Amino acid sequence: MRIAVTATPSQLGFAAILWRGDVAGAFRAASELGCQGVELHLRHADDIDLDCLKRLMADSRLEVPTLGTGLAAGLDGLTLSDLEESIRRAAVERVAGHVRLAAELGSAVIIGFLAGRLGASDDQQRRTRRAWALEGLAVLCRAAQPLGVTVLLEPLNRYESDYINTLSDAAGILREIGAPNLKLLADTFHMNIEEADLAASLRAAGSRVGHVHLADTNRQAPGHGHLDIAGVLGALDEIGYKGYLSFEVYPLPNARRAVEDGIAAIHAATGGHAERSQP
Ligand code: LER
Ligand code: MN
Repeated sequence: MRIAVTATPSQLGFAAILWRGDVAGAFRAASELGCQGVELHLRHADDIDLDCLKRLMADSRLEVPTLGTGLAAGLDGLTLSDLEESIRRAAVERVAGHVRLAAELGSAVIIGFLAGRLGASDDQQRRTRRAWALEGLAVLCRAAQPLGVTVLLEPLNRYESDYINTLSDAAGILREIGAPNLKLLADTFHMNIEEADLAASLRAAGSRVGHVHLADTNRQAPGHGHLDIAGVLGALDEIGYKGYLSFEVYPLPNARRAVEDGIAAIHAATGGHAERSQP
């Protein structure tokens, strides 16, 4: 399995991102700790200098497998389901920037929080807002396709999304949109809240799983909660998943220790044979 740490250039307070405001530090630590990638969460694609980032990647021989877009929703209120057309359009334009950057870096682009909410309004309005979100997603997939960029749709727990909570919800949207470059992101923190059986859900999602956020039940590093890590990794092995396990977790007790503990927990769960699944 390949491991990615998470980082953002944004100076945030407490968030489930390991390195905040110190992307270079994330690359240094990830390399020293034997990881293979750094997942970057960007409010705006211009928040990072491309030449500088490419140098960090080359010097550390690390990949940037994924670009997160949730900060554009969390900090700027941009979502694909907003009632205001101008905001929906701004959300698509913002993420189109992430898609162009992803093409330069060989990354996939995550749509989670940015898919927005439908609100507690009447059913007709919920249907309309869902259709708007799916249209925005489809536009982004079409823009990403010729650039060779994969878009990852991430189900979130009920406190963060009111319409895409399970892998099955998201798989339904994949079918509706029918874009070959749209895949699923399975986040074990959200899955622990929403899925009846994590391993069964992963098996059902099968080859549609394009990326994994591996967090324990309390959103700390794997091993800090009560997630059945062996069960999750076993199911990923069964479906032939060869992608990244990205530590989208709180930096507790600190970022380095979280990564060390997470890797140790993976090794313990796989009997030290995690290398087995390397592509
Ligand atoms: C993003 O990957 C995620 O998991 C969401 O909870 C964002 O807040
Ligand atoms: Mn996530």
